[in-house]
Amino acid sequence: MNMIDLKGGDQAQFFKELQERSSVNFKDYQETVQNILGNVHVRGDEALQEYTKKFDGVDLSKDQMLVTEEEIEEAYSQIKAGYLKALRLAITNITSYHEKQRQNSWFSSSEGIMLGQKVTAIANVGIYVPGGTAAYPSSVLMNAIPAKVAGVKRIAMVTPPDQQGRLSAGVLVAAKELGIQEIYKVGGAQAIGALAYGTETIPKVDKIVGPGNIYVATAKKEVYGFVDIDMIAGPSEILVIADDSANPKYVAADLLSQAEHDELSSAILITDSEALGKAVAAEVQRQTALLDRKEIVEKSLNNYGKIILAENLEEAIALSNKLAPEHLELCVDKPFELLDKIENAGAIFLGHYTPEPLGDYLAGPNHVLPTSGTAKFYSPLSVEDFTKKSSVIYYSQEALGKVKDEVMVLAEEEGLDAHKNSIKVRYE
Ligand code: HSO
Ligand code: ZN
Repeated sequence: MNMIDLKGGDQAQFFKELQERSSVNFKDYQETVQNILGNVHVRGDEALQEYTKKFDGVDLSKDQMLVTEEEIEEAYSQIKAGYLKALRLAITNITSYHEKQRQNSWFSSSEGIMLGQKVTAIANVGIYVPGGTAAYPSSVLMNAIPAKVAGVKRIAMVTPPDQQGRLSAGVLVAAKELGIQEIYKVGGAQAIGALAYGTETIPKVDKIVGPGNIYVATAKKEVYGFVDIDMIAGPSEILVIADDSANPKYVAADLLSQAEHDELSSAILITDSEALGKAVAAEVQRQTALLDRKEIVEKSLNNYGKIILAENLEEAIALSNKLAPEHLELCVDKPFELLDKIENAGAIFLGHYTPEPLGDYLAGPNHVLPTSGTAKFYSPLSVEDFTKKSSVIYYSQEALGKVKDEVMVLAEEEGLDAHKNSIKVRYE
């Protein structure tokens, strides 16, 4: 990991690359994805079966698409000791955090008028879970729990099977613990098509959430408007602001935790202490060598890993606000004093004992966060994302009488006769 001085000349180029790193060209995949979606729309289950055979290498009958109780029982027998206890603690913490986000309907009335806003959960939600090594149970929790807390009636999960037609045991157990009853073995753009349009086996949903590869992301963009979607997640990012009170070993480990996600992940340290910067650089090198995913880590650190020296913590924060990181750690002596100055960040981790992975798994807040600088205008996935609102209006005869002329004047101005008439007929 190399070190740059904030006043050095090479930072502009680095920031540009950083911001653009996830601007993948969706257009390159659009045609392929549109074909798949069109085929699923017209031919339903048959198209799903064909794509599963072609892309996942397994021939599944229609009945085999839906995961059975026996498969779930088998998954429980395969998980490691301690997993269930940890999972249940995560579920408890994430649920209680999201319960605080619940929004109530409100109504206010005066003088024959009642106005309000009625909050209703989205009825049907689809959750995409990637296959292979990215089949993260934690992401099942982070997507499904806010939906459940919002009151979503039906959650359908889709995830690609392996070549034996099997799914990750950890994911199946997580889904079962949350009471998800529909789990389908289908992935890729075809799964998004099935959720958006519905097939004989997979009933249509109203909203699709969850991370996926470029085909899944492109498919989500394509069906957006017909159904709702969550934001399209870019590669993971961590920005650590540290002063000389920080432990270089901890800071390095936290940077590496996000670098291991993806070759495009970014890990940045901004510090006002050159000694700490040097110590972290050495630690990063030492710890990287010990990691299972060191190839990915090395690539992401080479491209998007940086240690930046700042004059002071104010300068560090200004830079961080400009970058709007997905995860921001404040590994400083007095983190609470800085909190107020942070304007743009998906999640903020305070102090020396709040490492980012704590938030990925178990602290309670959601780990689906805005990436690529979008924390300037987007928020973490929340209960609100699984609700929608209806406006509520009531006027008494008397209350309408008081404003009837004004409504008619406004309708006249727009040349809309029938609008005017709907008021007028009531007073003839
Ligand atoms: N840090 C990732 C989420 C995740 N980490 C899942 C581990 N599993 C995205 O912010
Ligand atoms: Zn993570």
